[in-house]
Amino acid sequence: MQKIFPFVLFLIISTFIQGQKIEPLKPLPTKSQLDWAELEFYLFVHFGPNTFTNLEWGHGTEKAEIFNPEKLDCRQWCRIAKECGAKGVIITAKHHDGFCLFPSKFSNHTVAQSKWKDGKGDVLRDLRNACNEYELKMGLYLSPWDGNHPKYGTNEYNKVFVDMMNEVIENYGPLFEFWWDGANGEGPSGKKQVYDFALFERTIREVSPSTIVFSDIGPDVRWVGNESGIAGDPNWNLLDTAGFERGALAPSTDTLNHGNKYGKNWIQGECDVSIRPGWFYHKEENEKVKTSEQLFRLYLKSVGRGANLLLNVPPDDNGLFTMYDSTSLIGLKKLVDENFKTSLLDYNSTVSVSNKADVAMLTDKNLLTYVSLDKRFTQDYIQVKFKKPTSINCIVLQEPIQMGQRVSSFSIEIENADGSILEIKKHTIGRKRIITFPAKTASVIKIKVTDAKATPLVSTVDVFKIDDSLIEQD
Ligand code: FUL
Repeated sequence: MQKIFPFVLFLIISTFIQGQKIEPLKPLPTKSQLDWAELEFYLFVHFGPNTFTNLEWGHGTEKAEIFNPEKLDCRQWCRIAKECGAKGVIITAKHHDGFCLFPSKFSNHTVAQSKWKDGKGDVLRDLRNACNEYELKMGLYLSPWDGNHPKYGTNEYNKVFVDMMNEVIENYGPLFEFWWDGANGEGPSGKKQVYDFALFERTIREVSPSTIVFSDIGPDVRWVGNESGIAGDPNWNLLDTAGFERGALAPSTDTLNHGNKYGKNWIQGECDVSIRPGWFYHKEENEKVKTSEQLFRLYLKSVGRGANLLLNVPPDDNGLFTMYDSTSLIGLKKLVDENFKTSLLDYNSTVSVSNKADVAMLTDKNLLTYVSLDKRFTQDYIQVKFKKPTSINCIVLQEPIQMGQRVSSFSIEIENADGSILEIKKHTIGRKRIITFPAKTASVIKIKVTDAKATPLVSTVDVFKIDDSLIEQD
């Protein structure tokens, strides 16, 4: 409460400073969801027995002793994560095979039974220390599906899962995100478990209330319906979950991809994607690591559509990120920095909103400040006037999502001095909208909200010329 109070006060004051009382439009993100959205990009680490057996889904019958990453160095992972601009790391504390990367009291299939460091090692401890050193957030994937645990398939297993959740939160927290995978004994002869998700949710809310919980339908963050790193266009941060369940009974992948415009819950999308074809390390995929350019395009289709990007980088069987992966990651950072370094608004233009003079809020890079546009949509528009014709191919817009996601559709008109106009029509803005198009010389840009669920609010307008070769036609 103490932490939330100044934030709420700020919202109230900033609303009044702008001269009118604008009500937030529910559903709204919580403070933790807002903080989470600010992270934008972080790494996923799939690591475990599969790294040594060359499998994607282990059976649970693999011998624990095969896990022996002799050169394991979580500091190397975190150094690279930091250098590529990622804000955190989420690791598979336990994947579907049930092997725990930490010495769990509730399993006999863990690092303690492995050869690695004579059973004295603890990957989560090493990662916790490295995340602290490099100031990265840490999150965990703890698979509910467990191919090894003797209790799996019985009601008692739900208690085992809760015990493990408590154990990892207590020993390795604070955790910024907790991942519940929907898989459940997949395959024709797979043992199924009736998961007590209500109990899991109560537990995590009680022991770690600010941890963001991911599953295909939330409660806090949802799967975007594909594993290729692409959020829907449009992407609503809202989702209806009533009547749905995790896993096979979740909403369609299309709904997860786009969200529901009138959804009753604020559940933002997260784009999980691997830098390689598989989630785990396979030597034969070393040459198939996505290039920096491919990663940049995924950044545009995830972060640039208001979702977060969770990019998987699997360590090899030595326990290290390979140079193939790290080279692409560092290249991604370079591309993001270089392409978004120079705002074309800085010295080159004036930004106005119809008759309102003070529109500094649009360029102050503060998401808490914003301008409001006319409710009838036709009157007001945001205008960028360049001092001299300027070649552009990228416009960034942001809505102040603490006030709800309000804009339903908008258009951008890019006018050239020769009279030609490029018109782009899109649905919804959301937290961040990076719109790219073939380069056009612009004298004036007009951004009009053409429909909204409540008084439209815009907090950021920015314009760039990014490398043409990075632009992809939708
Ligand atoms: C899926 C899993 O089955 C994959 O192995 C991987 O962990 C991916 C992130 O989630 O549901």
